[in-house]
Amino acid sequence: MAELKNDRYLRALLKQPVDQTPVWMMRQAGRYLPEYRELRAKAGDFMSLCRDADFACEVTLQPLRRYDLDAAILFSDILTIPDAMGLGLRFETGEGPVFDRPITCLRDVEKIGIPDPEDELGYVMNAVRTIRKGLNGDVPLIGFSGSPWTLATYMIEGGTSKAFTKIKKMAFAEPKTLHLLLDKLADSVISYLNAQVAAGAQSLMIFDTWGGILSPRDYREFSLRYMAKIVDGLTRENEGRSVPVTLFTKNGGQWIEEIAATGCDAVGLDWTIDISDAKARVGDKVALQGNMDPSMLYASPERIGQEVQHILEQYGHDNTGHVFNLGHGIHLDVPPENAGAFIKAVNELSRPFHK
Ligand code: 1CP
Repeated sequence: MAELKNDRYLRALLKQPVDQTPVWMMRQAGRYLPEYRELRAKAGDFMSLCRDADFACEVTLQPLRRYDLDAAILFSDILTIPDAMGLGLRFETGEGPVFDRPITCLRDVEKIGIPDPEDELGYVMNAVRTIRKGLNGDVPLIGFSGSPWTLATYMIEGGTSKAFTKIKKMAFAEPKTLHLLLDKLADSVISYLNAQVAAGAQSLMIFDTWGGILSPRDYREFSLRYMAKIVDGLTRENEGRSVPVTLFTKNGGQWIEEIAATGCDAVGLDWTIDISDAKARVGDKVALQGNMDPSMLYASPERIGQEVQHILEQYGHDNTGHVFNLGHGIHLDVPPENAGAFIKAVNELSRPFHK
């Protein structure tokens, strides 16, 4: 078993006792950090950062040099899979991701193959291997992917969307076409995440950013079902250790029992649910990750500390099962010192909860 100096994050996900509540931040590497902006300018653009293993490693490590974080997350993006499927990904400044060849019909879906993770996506696996070396066993590395539903929204809408009319039109007018796409995406995600584990990822997270725009019935049919298929297909042990899996549906608070029933190890929460309610509902079945509103990082260090204390109290004096995080990604105009105040507050204020 490779040595791991700090395994608090893995232990909490597996509901083993910890000395303090582990913490990391969604999107902890990125544009709120000046050192990230500098390296991105040097690389030219975002995908060039992702495609170069040394750049990706450096950017992954940047937040860990500033803060006492309990996990690193692979620097990459959920849209690497649709890009590898040939949709032509571009990142337009100020506009977010754009696909040159979005999916419009059954023929488009039929043409899509399952990308080979060591070929078209080999650059991601190289990044994972390089980051593992760079981390030197300090903290575990999280690998990740988007959920099939969330990936499909970008592939069908052609980029970011507000109303999601194109994918909903396909869901309700041509459900078979969408199911074929979601099934291919689920198979692609399974092979992609298992390759990340083989390359060195020690935990996995699935981001279902847009599952929460669906009705409960449609969420089960178009999102949850495919995440459950993925959970069933994942490698759950490597290097003599469990590889915990976290599922995060933004705005998915009403479905946490069903998410927990997929067999995942942890459920990610956004800030629209009280973590005490979530805990009462899922019991011992899964660990919970979350759930401070990322906009709280605009507040003073005192106010941030109060909010951290409040969430810790809500989770209660339980020795394990909570990974502190933001309820969604950190905003790009947050002062880095405020992120520091947040991490410090979790590290200091959580210790009395683990005596
Ligand atoms: O301009 C830049 O420098 C690029 C900004 C950026 C970054 C830093 C993008 C484009 N992606 C990323 C990295 C990233 N994306 C990570 C790794 C870094 C980390 O967490 O520290 C991760 C886990 C993601 C995941 C991701 N990408 C999600 C799921 C999580 C979430 O935030 O909801 C989604 C939806 C994306 C799509 C995407 N990629 C980039 C942007 C700006 C977006 C969002 C577009 C939208 O709003 O729809």
